[in-house]
Parts: sequence; C-alpha cells; structure tokens
Amino acid sequence: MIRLIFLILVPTFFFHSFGQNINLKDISPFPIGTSVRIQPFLKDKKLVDLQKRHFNSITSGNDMKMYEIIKKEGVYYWDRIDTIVNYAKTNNQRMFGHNLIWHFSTPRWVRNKARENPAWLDKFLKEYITEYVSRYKGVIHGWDVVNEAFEASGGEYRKESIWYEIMGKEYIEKAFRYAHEVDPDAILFYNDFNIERDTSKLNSVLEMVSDFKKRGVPISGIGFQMHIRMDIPNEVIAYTLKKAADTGLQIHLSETDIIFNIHDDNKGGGVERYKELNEEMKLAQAKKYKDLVLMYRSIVPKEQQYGITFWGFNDRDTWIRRFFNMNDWPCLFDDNLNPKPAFYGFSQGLTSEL
Ligand code: 9MR
Repeated sequence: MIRLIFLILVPTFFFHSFGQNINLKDISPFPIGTSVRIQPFLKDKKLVDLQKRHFNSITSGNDMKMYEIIKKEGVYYWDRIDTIVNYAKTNNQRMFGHNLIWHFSTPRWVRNKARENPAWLDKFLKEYITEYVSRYKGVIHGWDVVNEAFEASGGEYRKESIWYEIMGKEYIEKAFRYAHEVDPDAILFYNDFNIERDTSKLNSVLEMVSDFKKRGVPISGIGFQMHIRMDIPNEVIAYTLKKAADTGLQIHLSETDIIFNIHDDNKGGGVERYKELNEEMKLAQAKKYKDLVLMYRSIVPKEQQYGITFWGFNDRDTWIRRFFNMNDWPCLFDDNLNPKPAFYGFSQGLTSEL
C-alpha cells in the first residue's frame, strides 16, 4: 500500500511542479496543433484561451469536409472555413486543411450523380479541388489531400468508396496533381489510421508513396492519425515511424489521442474495459504520451517533423465518446479543462534530452 501511494504521489507531484507555467507551443521544437469544431469552440472562452496558449497549428475537425462545403451541386459553403481561417490568422497559427477527398465525407448527391454518369466524377474531382485549394492558396499551409484510401486493416485499397468504385486507385494521384497545380507551395499529405500498428497497411501506403515519388506525383507528407490505445507497443510505433521517415517525406501525427478502452474500426461501438480513470492509469497515460513524443523526436529527422496535432485536447469534448458511444479519457486536459498527467508527460517528452 505504502509503495503504491509512493508510486502515485511522487510522480504526480513531479508532473505538476514541472508544469505549472508551461505553454506547449513555446517549448516545442515543431508545431503543436489541435482540431476544433469552430462553432461550439468560439463560444467557450476557457477553451479558446487554452487553445491560444498551447497551440500554434489548427485543424478543423469537421467543417472542412466535402459534405459541409458542397451540400448541393454548384453551391459552396465557405463561411465556417473563413471563420476558422480568420481565427488562425489573428492568432498567428498554422492552418491545416482536413481534408479534400475522403470516402466518408463524400455527400450522397455526389455518389448518386457519379453512378449515373461515371465520367463526371473526375471532372468534379478537379473542379472541387481547384475551387477549394485556390480559394485558400497561401493560407492553408498543408492539406490532407486524400484520407483513408486503404481498408481499415490489411493493406488493400478501400473498395467501399465511390472514388475507387468509379475511378480506381487513380483518383488518389489525380487529387494530388490537381491540388499541386493550384498551390505548388502547399504541403500535400496522404493521411490514414492504424498505420502505426498495422505493418501490412503501412507497407501498402509506402508502396503507393514510392510509386508516386518515382512517377513525380506531388506528395509531400504522410499523416499518421495516431489514434492509439495504451496497449499499442512502442516498438511497433517506433518501427513504423522509422519506415515512413525513411521516405524523406514530412511526417505529421495528425489526429493524436490515446485511449484505454477498445473499439471496432470498421463500425461504431466500443468495448468499455475501464469505467473509471484512476491515478495509476493517468500516470501510465502520461508515460505513453511522453514515449510517443520522444519517439517522434528521435526517429523522425528534424526537417521532416511537420508537427503533432491532437484530435481535440480535452476529455469532455473528445470525439471518442460521441463516435463510439463509450467513456474514455484520451486527451491532455480533463473534463474540467485542467491539465492531466498526460499533459505533463507530453511536455516532458518535448523537452527532455534525447
Ligand atoms: O471527429 C470527427 C467527428 O466529429 C465527425 O463526425 C467524423 C465524421 O466526419 O469525423 C471525425 O474525424 C475523423 C477524421 O476526420 C478522420 N480520421 C478519423 C476521425 C475520427 O473519426
């Protein structure tokens, strides 16, 4: 018992005393980002203050997806993007674009029209990307050009995608080429989940990347979403990061969070192994966050460190609870917007000597 109290209290005290005056962005050697849903976000002063204090890169969690932008043919809704872009400019933050093409956010009208008139889809792809990327040329620093083009596991191209169904895998390279034509300076990413743990999936992504590089398809980065669980081994993460970094491309941890419970990646719904978060779990999570940053810093060469972005930064608003209908505590800040040991672990990972 005494040993347990010691094990918990000492590191907790250490984490807290270490971190009283930390601003993440000021101690980080690379940009630190978070996603936000701009409307509820701007209404919450405490959230905005925290975001400004700790982050210098911002991603939209939802508002920049195709189904939000082109709800009807020919009608673009830019208002929310303009709001988030203004926020980024005013607060001197890097604006990251998530995402141009994703099967999941392709609106129904696009899917229907593509099935009626398959030749139209490529024209639409070009028109949509050209319109969107040119509007924010020089403003949006980098884009997730294509998101999740591979199956959840195993490494096959994702079949249930209107893009693949009609255009085959060529839609991916076309999307990169169209985006690059309009904004040659934008950093263009392929973004996916589970590539930090599923080596078959990662290998397929890397095969695609190497083919792109050989043929001059303008890809500049790989986004590891990095939605991880406590039990994903560090060795596997280190191995996959190294393989990806060996391409020489930018590496973005684009949607980072660390959960305790498990969920099915193919559909909603989770398995709640843990109903409550205890001190021991908090410290284990702090260590995992620390390990993750240390791996990023030591494995990915400095000039390829595009940054670490969190998919939301507090447990109260995390997408995990809504999306999988389960409880969890994946973020750096808790339900009351106070920093968790995870925050201090992450900070230590940013600053400790390698
Ligand atoms: O967190 C996002 C959630 O609010 C949206 O409802 C959902 C569908 O658009 O997308 C979630 O974000 C996903 C991201 O865009 C791509 N990678 C997985 C993220 C979590 O599902």
